[in-house]
Amino acid sequence: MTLEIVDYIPCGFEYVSGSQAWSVGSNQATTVCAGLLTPGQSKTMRIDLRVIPCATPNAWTNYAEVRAMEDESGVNIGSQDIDSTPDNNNGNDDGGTPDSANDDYVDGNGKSAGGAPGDNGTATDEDDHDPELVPVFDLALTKVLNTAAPYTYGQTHNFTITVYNQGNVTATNILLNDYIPAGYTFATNNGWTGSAPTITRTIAGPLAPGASTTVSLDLTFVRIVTPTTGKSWVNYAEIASGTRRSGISGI
Ligand SMILES: [Ca+2]
Ligand SMILES: [Ca+2]
Ligand SMILES: [Ca+2]
Ligand SMILES: [Ca+2]
Repeated sequence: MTLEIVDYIPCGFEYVSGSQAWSVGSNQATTVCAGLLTPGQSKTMRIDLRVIPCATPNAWTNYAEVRAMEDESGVNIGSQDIDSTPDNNNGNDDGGTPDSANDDYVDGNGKSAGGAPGDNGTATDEDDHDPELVPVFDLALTKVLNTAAPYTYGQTHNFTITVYNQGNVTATNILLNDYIPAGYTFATNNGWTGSAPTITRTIAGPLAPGASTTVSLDLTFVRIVTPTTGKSWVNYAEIASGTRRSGISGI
């Protein structure tokens, strides 16, 4: 009797280990559930995955599925499962939406009519396949000077700051700091407040996963008597804090 399980490893994870041997191929790991699985019984297997960067949507949604099943005589009985079809195809299973009603649901009938992969239904959910979404909160920032050279003292320089949501969690209340060097002066503009050397601006959001947003900042370019190489007119911005939509703070 062989019962095989497949874990579909998305690009946001890499395989580490497990509670038993996993055979790791490209984007899939398979394992054999040892021994008999008798009526009414359940068994637990563990797979350890490490979170890694990936820009692809659903990078951190991890699915597992029953890949194959045999009876005690070694006969393939996958087609006899009355409400699901074991295989190693992650795209053909009704239901399977993370954090929906059919996540962790095992009483659906994936062979009944009306369901579709990725829907929220429980009645038509395929019960040998289930997702788990690992929330990753990841913001990034870039800053560019828009004003073209040559520069003259007293001139207004305009910067664009872009904040990217590279995770899979919606971000709100993103607090930006801008660190004003000696070679610039600041007067309140474009939602920026405070005074040198650190001014702040809040992006209310929500900033959805995969989305980016820009803010503008004007500073006045001024002369300083004794410039410091690499510092006097180098202007940094940084994300100070952000909030997941659930209200949890983090970056
Ligand atoms: Ca089933
Ligand atoms: Ca499948
Ligand atoms: Ca399911
Ligand atoms: Ca789940």
